[in-house]
Amino acid sequence: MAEPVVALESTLITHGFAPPRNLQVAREMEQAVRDAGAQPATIAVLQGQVKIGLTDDELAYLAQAKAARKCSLRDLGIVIGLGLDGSTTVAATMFLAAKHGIQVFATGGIGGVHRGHPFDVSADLTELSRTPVTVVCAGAKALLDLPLTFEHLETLGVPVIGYGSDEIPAFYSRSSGLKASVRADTPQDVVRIVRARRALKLPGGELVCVPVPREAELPADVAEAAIAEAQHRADAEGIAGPDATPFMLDQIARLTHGASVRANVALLLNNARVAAEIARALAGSPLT
Ligand code: PSU
Ligand code: MN
Repeated sequence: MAEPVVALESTLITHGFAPPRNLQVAREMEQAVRDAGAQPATIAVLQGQVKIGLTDDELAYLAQAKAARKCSLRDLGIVIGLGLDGSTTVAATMFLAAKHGIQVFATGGIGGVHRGHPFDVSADLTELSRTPVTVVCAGAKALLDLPLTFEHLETLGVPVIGYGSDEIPAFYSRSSGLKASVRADTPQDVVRIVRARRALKLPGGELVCVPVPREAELPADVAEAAIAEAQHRADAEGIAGPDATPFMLDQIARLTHGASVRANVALLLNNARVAAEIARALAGSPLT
């Protein structure tokens, strides 16, 4: 029986949170996976070497590595070829996880289509359309254009599974007003869909969207006001492309006096746990 493993991304360590919180969150996510009975594998590139599962020393190194490049698919060959440090986005993490036989991956929010920049589409979406990994998240990053992002996923044939929810969550808040492709209430429900897709040899993965825990949720209007102001500042300063997310997350944290960071941490730990439960069910060793 395959041991249940959950892949974890590393861009949130280098670009999602500032030190020392980043290392703390990375360690807590790994622990949440272990507590739920699976093995965590944080993925990154260190000095040109692909790492599937970082040691605690490597996690600490990456958390301080100011020069680490945020690696989407296009960047992997660059950091490996040139012997650099790189953290992996959802797209790059999925690609490397699948190559190493890991089927389940937990993150916070996937990339997508940026507001007012409909041609800035994350490679996360194309990777979801071709790599068979189940990605557990809290929806797409709320700073994106959510309707356009999910339209795009529909075109690409990626099912969006609402976990305990009929709706797709909106990252910081539990509701987006957008309907999920289907609702699943247990890991076994998710596994049935995943197995059917693998049996058909459908390309691509599944998105399992878990709403942020209620006690850590940001009211939708508070989140929206902060996002709009952060987008305004990014546009005013001409910040776009891969720099847009790190800049905006930092602005949103300031504008919400840290509440966005608390929500982000809570949803990450919750997603790590749900992913571990799905990995166990997929490996044939469910908790119940
Ligand atoms: N969501 C967050 N913080 C992040 C990211 C997502 O709350 O740092 C990262 C993920 O690694 C995601 C990436 O894959 O941003 C998307 O970046 P881009 O839009 O440049 O593809
Ligand atoms: Mn982007």
